[in-house]
Amino acid sequence: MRQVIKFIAVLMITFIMMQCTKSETAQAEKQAETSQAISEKENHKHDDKDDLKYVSREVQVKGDIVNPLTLTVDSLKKMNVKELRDFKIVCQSGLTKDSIESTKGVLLTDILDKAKIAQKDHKDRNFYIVARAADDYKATFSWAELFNNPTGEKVYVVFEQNGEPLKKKGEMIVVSLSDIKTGPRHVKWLKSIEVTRVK
Ligand SMILES: Nc1nc2c(c(=O)[nH]1)N[C@H]1C(S)=C(S)[C@@H](COP(=O)(O)O)O[C@H]1N2
Ligand SMILES: [Mo]
Repeated sequence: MRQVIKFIAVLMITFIMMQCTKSETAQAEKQAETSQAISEKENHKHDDKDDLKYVSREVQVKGDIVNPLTLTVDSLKKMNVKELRDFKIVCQSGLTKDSIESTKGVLLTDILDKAKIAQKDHKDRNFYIVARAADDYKATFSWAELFNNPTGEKVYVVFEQNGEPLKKKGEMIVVSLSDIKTGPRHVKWLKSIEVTRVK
C-alpha cells in the first residue's frame, strides 16, 4: 500500500513540474514575439522628409539576362498593364500599414521574359531575383516561385495607386500579393531587378 502511495506522489510531482516548464516556455515564446513586434514598430520610424531622396525614376534590369533593360513608368505603360484591386500592406508584425483600392502594374514575369534570363538549357533554372531599392532595402524571389508556382502570377512592378503616380513611394514598387504578410516583399523606391544564377 505504502509503495502505491509513494508511486502516486512521484507521478503527481512529475506532472506538476511538467506543467511549470510548459508555462515557462509559453511565457518565453510570448515575450520573444512581443519584442519582435516592438522592434518591427521601431524600424517603421520612417522620416517622411527623407522619402523623396530615395525616389528612383529608372529601374535597371540586370545580371544573368540577355537583354538588359531600363524600366520607366512610361515604358511599363506600354507593356501588359493589369489593374489590381483592394490590396493591403501588412507588416511582419501583423500591423496593416496601408490599404489600396486600385493599383496598376506589370507582372514581374513579363518583365523578366522581355529581359530573357540567360538559361543554357531547360535544366538551367536555379536563379534568384533580387528587387533592390534606393535605400538598399531588398526582397528575393526564386526562379521557381515566379515561373513554376502561383506566387509568380501575383508579383508585380506597380507604378500607380488610385489613378495617381506613386510620388514619395516610387516611382515603381515591387509587390507580391499572395504573400501571407505583404509588407516584407513590398519594395518601395525600386532601383534594380537583379538576376543571378546560383553558383
Ligand atoms: N525601400 C523600402 N521598402 C520598404 C521598406 C523600407 O524600409 N524600404 N519597409 C518595408 C516594410 S517593413 C513594410 S511593413 C512595408 C510598408 O512600410 P511603410 O508603411 O513604411 O511604407 O514596406 C516595406 N518596403
Ligand atoms: Mo514591416
